[in-house]
Amino acid sequence: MSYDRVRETDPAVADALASERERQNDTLAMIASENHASEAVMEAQGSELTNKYAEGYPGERYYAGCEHADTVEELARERAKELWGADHVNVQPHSGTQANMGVYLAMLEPGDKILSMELEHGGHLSHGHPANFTGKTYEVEQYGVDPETGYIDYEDLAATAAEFEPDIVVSGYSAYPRDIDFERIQGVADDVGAYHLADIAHTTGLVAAGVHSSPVGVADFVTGSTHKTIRSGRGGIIMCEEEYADDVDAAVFPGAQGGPLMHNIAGKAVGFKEALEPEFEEYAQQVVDNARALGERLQEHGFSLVSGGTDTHLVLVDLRESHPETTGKDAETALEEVGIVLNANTVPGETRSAFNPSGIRAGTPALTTRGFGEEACREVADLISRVVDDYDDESVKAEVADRVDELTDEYTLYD
Ligand code: DSN
Repeated sequence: MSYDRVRETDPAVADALASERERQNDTLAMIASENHASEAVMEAQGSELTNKYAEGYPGERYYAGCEHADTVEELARERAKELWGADHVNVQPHSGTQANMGVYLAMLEPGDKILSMELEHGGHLSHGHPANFTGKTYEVEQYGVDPETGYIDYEDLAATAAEFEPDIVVSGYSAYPRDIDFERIQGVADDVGAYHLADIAHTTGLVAAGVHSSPVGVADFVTGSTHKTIRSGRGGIIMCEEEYADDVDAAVFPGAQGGPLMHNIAGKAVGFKEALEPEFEEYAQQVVDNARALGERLQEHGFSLVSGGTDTHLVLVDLRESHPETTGKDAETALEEVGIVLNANTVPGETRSAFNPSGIRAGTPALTTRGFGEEACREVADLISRVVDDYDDESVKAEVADRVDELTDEYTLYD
C-alpha cells in the first residue's frame, strides 16, 4: 500500500504508517500473538465497509442497506464453521476479550464463579484478573501448572473445581506451550455442573489445521481471536452448539457491542478463505516445527524452557537458571535493539514482577509467514542467545543486527 491519499491529507499519520510497514519488514516479529496478514486481508479491512452500520445479524438488521454486509458476514460465518467444524459461529466480537465477554454475559450473572488459569502461569486478563472487568464482576478462583513439570496440573484443577464449585471453567491460554486435554477439562466441568469455555485465541490457526487438539464439539463454548495463528482480519470469534446460539448472539449484540466492525469481518472472511486452502495446513505444521527447532536450539545454548519444550507456536523461556541477573525486560530491550521483537513474560513461580518478569515468550507464526523454516529458526535461537548472553556488548549487538538485516532482506514481507 502506498498511503498516497493518507499522505495528501495527513502526512504525520502517513509517515507513521509507512514507518510501521518498514518496521515489520525489517524486524523479526516473534511476539507469539502476532502475525502478518496478507495484503488481501488488509485491503478488505480498509474497505468501504468501515462506513456501514449493520446492527443485528445477516437477514435481521436494524438498518437499511445491509445486503453486502450480510454477504460478507455470511461468508465469514460459513467459512469459520468449515474451518473449525462448529455448529454456530458469531464473528462480530471486536476482540478475543469481547468474545469472552459475550460468553460470560450469555451464561453468567454478576457474582457467579469463574475457575481459570493464573495469569503468571499463562492465563489471560479476561479470564478473571482483578484489573479486568471479569475480576470485578465475578468471583474468581485460579489453577496453575505443576511447578516441577510446567504442564497443567489436571488433578489440582479437578480438586480446586470440586471445592470452589465454579459456574464456568476456562481453559486455553496465552503463554502455555503444550497441547491441552480439553476432554479432561470438560470432564472436570461436567463433574461440578459448570460450563467450559475454551479460549483458543493463540491457537485458532493450529486448531483449524489439525496440528493442535480441538475443543470444538468438546467444550460448551470456544472463543478466539482471528488475527493470531489463523492470520485473518483483526477481531474475535465465538463458537458454540446451536442450543446456546441465541443467548450468545444476544450477548454480543445488543448485550456487549453496538454496530459490528464490518470491515474487520470482511478481513476475517478473506483470511478464513486463505486458511481453507491446503497450504494453510503446511503453514501451521511449519509454525510448530519452527517453534520446536527454536526451543531445542535455545536449550542447547543453556536456556531453560517452561515445560521443557513446546507442542505449539511458542516457547516460554525462564531466564532465572541460565541468566539469574538478567530480567525479561533486559532481554526484550536488547533484542529489540537488534531487530528481534518479542516480549518479556511472567513464568510459573514468578519471583519478579509482571512489568519486569523473569521470562521471555517467543513465537514463530510471523516468522513462518515470511518463509522461515527450521534451520533459519535455529539460527534465530543462536542470535537470541548471543544477545542475551552479552546484552551490554555493543559490538555483539551490532553484529547480530547486521545478520537480522540480512535475514529480513532474504525473507521479504510487504512491498
Ligand atoms: N495480547 C495477547 C497476547 O500477547 O497474548 C493476548 O490478548
